[in-house]
Amino acid sequence: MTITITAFDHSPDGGRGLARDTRVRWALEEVGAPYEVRPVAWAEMKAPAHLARHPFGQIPTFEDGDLTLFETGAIVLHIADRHAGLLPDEADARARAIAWMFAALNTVEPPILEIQTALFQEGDRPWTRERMPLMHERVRGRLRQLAARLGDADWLDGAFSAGDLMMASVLLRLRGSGLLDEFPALAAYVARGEARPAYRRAFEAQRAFNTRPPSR
Ligand code: GTB
Repeated sequence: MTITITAFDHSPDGGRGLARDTRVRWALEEVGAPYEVRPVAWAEMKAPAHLARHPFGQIPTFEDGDLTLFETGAIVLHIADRHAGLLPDEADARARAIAWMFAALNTVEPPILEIQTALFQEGDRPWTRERMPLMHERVRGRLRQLAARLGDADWLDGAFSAGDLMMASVLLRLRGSGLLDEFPALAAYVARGEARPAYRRAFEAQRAFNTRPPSR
């Protein structure tokens, strides 16, 4: 049974890899699991067929036989659990890698999302400009703490894991803001993630997908 994920029919970012199917593609490439991609048009996202896969009408989703999953944290954890290569075998190291996945999604991503929501959904509101320095400072606070923990290591806890995959995916969303460049060790950490052959394959696959001609 081939794994099927869903992705935007054409991502609004035009293939810059910012939509969350990229992190799922990356995990699948890391473990060498073949997959297919089912495009979901905007008009289909909140329709019953897609809501049956994803209660909030979002992408990505993951289907493997009878199992359907939503939420990238759950999807990447499932992939890492079922295949070798993304989680250490030793129980404590495995638990720590999973903790880094949660840290990426629950502690680092929310203040980054706050900036993006403000820019893309509230950009015309008078308070957005005023709040921006505050929101940037919140992200800086997290990046400072993360950089302190990373130190001069290549990855967050020993070998590359699903924790690094998720953290690098979250930090990638800062590209263009200038914030990541204020922390050269984190910028280098993200660059190490992007240099992984599995990430390159995932990025190229989503780029090709999002730049294909629209279907009639
Ligand atoms: N917590 C969920 C997860 O991790 O799976 C969040 C899923 C999510 O936000 N999905 C977005 C979505 O489906 C796409 S990734 N949005 C449509 C909706 O909510 O109706 C977020 C995203 C979208 C577009 C860009 N971009 O073009 O730059 C970047 C990121």
